[in-house]
Amino acid sequence: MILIKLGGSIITDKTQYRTFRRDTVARLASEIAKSGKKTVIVHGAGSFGHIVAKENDIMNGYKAPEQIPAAARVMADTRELSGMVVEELLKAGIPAVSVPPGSCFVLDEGKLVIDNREVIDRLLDLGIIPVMFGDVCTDRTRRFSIVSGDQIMERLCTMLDPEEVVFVSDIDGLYDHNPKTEKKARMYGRVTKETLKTLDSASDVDDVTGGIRGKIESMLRMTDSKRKCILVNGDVPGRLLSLLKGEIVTCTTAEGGLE
Ligand code: IP8
Repeated sequence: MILIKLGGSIITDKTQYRTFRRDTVARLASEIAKSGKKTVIVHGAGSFGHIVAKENDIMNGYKAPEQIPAAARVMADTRELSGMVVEELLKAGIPAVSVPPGSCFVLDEGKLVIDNREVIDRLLDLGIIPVMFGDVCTDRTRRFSIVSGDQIMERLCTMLDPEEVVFVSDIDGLYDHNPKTEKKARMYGRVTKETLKTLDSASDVDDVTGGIRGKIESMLRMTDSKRKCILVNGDVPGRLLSLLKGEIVTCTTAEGGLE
């Protein structure tokens, strides 16, 4: 089984509130279907989650009653997005169902706690693909918080032991510096724990998702001696399908584990 995350930037326009990239999602769904590979799918929240969540500081938990309608709004929006993703998967012939983490799991200090995995196991046993996504979840300590699609990926990776992990994004791979602002930016074809030692402090400039070091570490955590974790550009038609078929494509491959 291959664990795939469709990033928020590929399935939505991150700059426009609630803008779904239907044609792209339909194409990616058909590439996944054509590959014939068994998959489990996670997706990001994109502009259906981040904009309202940021405006209302949902991430850091409950502080004021005004946040409650905003938290509910984000949960409604991410469910709507997930419904649209699932619709495209179904149209492509993939039996999928949206499993909102906020409805069946809980966080503690922002960390996803899956005490009961029975629903996921039973769906997989039926041949129905559970589709989970970045969401607002209740939190035992913070009352509510956000679970990101990446965090769900790590949790599902430990739980389901996939053969391979694939992140579908809108960039060709991971770069050592921001390719949009720095000419010296170089794309990595392969990253290992050794790569972390070569990062200079300029590559470490923090962004909302923890910078390049955080991204490499997170990818490496999902690898081991056998399992690779790959970042591929889903905006290039056919690239995901080629990757899933085992062909050589432009991408970044993390391998070898973090320990
Ligand atoms: O798009 C964030 O998940 P991500 C979830 O995977 C929300 O980072 C609700 C902002």
